[in-house]
Parts: sequence; structure tokens; C-alpha cells
Amino acid sequence: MRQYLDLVTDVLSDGQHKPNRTGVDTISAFSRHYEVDLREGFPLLTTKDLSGFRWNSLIHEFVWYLSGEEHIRTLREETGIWDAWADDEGRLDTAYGRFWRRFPIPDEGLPGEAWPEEGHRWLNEDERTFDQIQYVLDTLRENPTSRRIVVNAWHPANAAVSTLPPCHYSFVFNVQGDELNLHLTQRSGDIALGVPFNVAAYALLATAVAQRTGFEVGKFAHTVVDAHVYCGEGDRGAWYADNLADLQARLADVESRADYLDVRDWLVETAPPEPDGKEDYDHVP
Ligand code: UFP
Repeated sequence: MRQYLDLVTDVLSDGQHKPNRTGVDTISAFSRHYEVDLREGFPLLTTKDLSGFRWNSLIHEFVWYLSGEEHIRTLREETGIWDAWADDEGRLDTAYGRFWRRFPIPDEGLPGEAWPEEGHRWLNEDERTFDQIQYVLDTLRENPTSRRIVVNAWHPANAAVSTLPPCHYSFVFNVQGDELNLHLTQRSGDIALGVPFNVAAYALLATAVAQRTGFEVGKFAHTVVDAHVYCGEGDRGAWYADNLADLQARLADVESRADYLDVRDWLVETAPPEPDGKEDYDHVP
């Protein structure tokens, strides 16, 4: 996918060396955006192995989001991707699906504020939650020109205390003609490891929602606010800091996939020290 390769180059060539909470430094760039036409095929990156076990994980994670569960008891029978964030009973302090399908609403609002009345179709009265996915499906069928078809996974009070608040925290469906488009906003994107999964998952969501609501699938658009590639701490971070200008100059000339491979060979030859616990060069396709 050309757009992904451009994103990698763009972040590496335009980004700055940036420490962060993980202790593994990044090269980071502000606010990157691209679009993929889903009519031309499914954006499963060929430069990144998303086959077999990883694809299985992605599908199960996706279905788990749609389930609205706030724990991973079923998910972890299929994939361990969320295990590190859950407690022994499988509870997570932030689960996307919980916010997609059961977003908390106040027992009582302030005077004058609009909140669903009892019996409202998107309200779960027992737990005072709101089903954003049902809202999307119903609105697309009944009022497809709406510009309010937003799903929000960011709850400020939860995010402030969560160990991992949502990265891909908000998306908007938008109909043009008979096509359904989806725009995702991500506050923080690990271009090498996280983003290829995020692209595939939201392309799947757009396709599934289009099929259910009778639209053709259109475009997936993606904005990543802090777009980064992990380069490592200590010696490796220092290596990037010292060689970043050289790397950026090389990347500025990249046009084809072969050019990327040349840059990768150069990276391997110059051999920056290995990072701890992060996958290595596979972000440079
Ligand atoms: N990350 C992604 N995509 C995801 C996800 C996490 O790229 O779907 F859950 C990455 C982004 C960042 C890290 O590198 O995980 C989260 O760290 P932070 O909360 O400090 O942004």
C-alpha cells in the first residue's frame, strides 16, 4: 500500500527524536493523514506480516470490540494481545467495545442539557449506557446524510486514570452518493507495529457496516496525531540522534520500493544497536 510506505518515509524523514513514557525513544511527527480507496481492495499490508495468527488475532479483537465487553475472558482464549493490560479476572481499565456499545451517561445532567429519556432506543437503562454502534447502524439507514455519525471511545475521566487510554479514539462515518466512508482519528500511532492492525481493523469495520446498511464501501481516511516509529533507548536512541540527518536525506530521495530496500540495507549495514523488546527493522519495508 503506497500510502503506508509514504507514511513511513514521511515520519522518518520529517520526524524528531522524542522520548516518551515507554522508555523506548521514538522518531515522531505531528499530524499525518492519508486515505485509502477501499473499492480498490482491502488494505492488508504486504510489507508487514498480517497472516495466520496475526489475522486471527485481529478478527477476534474486532469481534470483541463489537461485543461491547469490558473484560477479555473470551478474547484471551483466542489471542493474548490484551493479556498484559488485564487483571487476573480479565478486567481491563479501558476496553474499546465497552465505550463503543456502552458509553456511560450521567444519571442526571445539568438543567437544560439534552439526554435520552427512559425508553430511548439507544439507551441501556439498567447501567445508564449508550450504544453508539446501534446509533450508527440506525442513523445510516434512516438519515444517511447526517454529519453526526460519530463514535467516540474517549471518556476523559477514564482516560485520565487508565493505563492505556484508547489510541484510535474516535471515528466518523460519512456518506457520499451511495458510498460509505470512514474517517479515523488516532491520538498516537506506532507506525511499525500498531498502525497496520488499526488500518485493517477499520477497513473491516467500514466494509461490515456498509454491507449491513446497504452502501458500497468507499474510502478509509486516517489521521494520526503523534505518528511515530520506535527507535530505541540508550545507544540506539543516540545512534538515531547522530544519524537522523543522514537517514532523512536518504529517505527524501525514496521513490520506489527498491529505494526503501536500499535504505533498509544501509540501516542494517550501519547496524544501530538492538532495541530492547521491540521488533526491529520491519517498519522499513
Ligand atoms: N498503539 C498503536 N495502535 C493501537 C494501540 C497502541 O499504534 O491500536 F492500542 C501504540 C501507539 C503508542 C503506544 O506507541 O501504542 C501507546 O502509548 P501511549 O498511550 O503513550 O500513546
